[in-house]
Amino acid sequence: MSFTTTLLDDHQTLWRANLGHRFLAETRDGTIDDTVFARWLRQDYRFVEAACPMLGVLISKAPASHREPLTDALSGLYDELDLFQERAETAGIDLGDARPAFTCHAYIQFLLATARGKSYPKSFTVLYAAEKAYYEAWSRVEEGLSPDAFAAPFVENWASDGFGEYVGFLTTTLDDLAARAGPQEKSEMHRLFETTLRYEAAFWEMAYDTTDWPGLD
Ligand code: MP5
Repeated sequence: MSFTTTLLDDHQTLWRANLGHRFLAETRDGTIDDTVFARWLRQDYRFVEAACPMLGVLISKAPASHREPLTDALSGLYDELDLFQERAETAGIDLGDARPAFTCHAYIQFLLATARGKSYPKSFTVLYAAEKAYYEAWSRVEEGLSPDAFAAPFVENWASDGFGEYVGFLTTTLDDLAARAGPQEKSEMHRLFETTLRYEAAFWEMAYDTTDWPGLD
């Protein structure tokens, strides 16, 4: 069994918590509260902004053959930021002053800390987990979504064939990296995958949380 298949197999409960989250079903069905969707949009904008330097650090550690696909992915993040700005403007959502919520802030710090402080295979595992989670999540939203729904451009972005090919590249590359990793390294990659999926579930949940940072309300 490949490393990535084992990862998915070993964390089925977390995977279900992500793909079964009400945020996805409500977005697909068009029943999501506008303020909940806006909270996600403002926070995810901050997340994607932070993913740019994270990918930059990863590229600096990558073998030469990985640099081009990762640079393409980095350039794709700037298209995503444009998409967030366009959607926000359409809905009258102000992105300018969106302070990262507690969960978003923690996830961003985790992303940057792993990219800077951990080995390339370990930080690559975090990238794989986040991108795979979004590809699968938005593919769930796609099934039955009205084509003129406000969320449709986000589905086109993360559930697209192009994004699926990128996730395919991440999958085969992570399997290659794991095949060359020792048992200790592989076990830490496993752990980081799990932590990333925990953050992903927390991120959906954050969209429903109207409280400020813990201790401030
Ligand atoms: C992604 C994202 C996908 N935008 N937000 C979260 C919370 N997880 C994963 O990453 P990207 O960089 O937008 O493709």
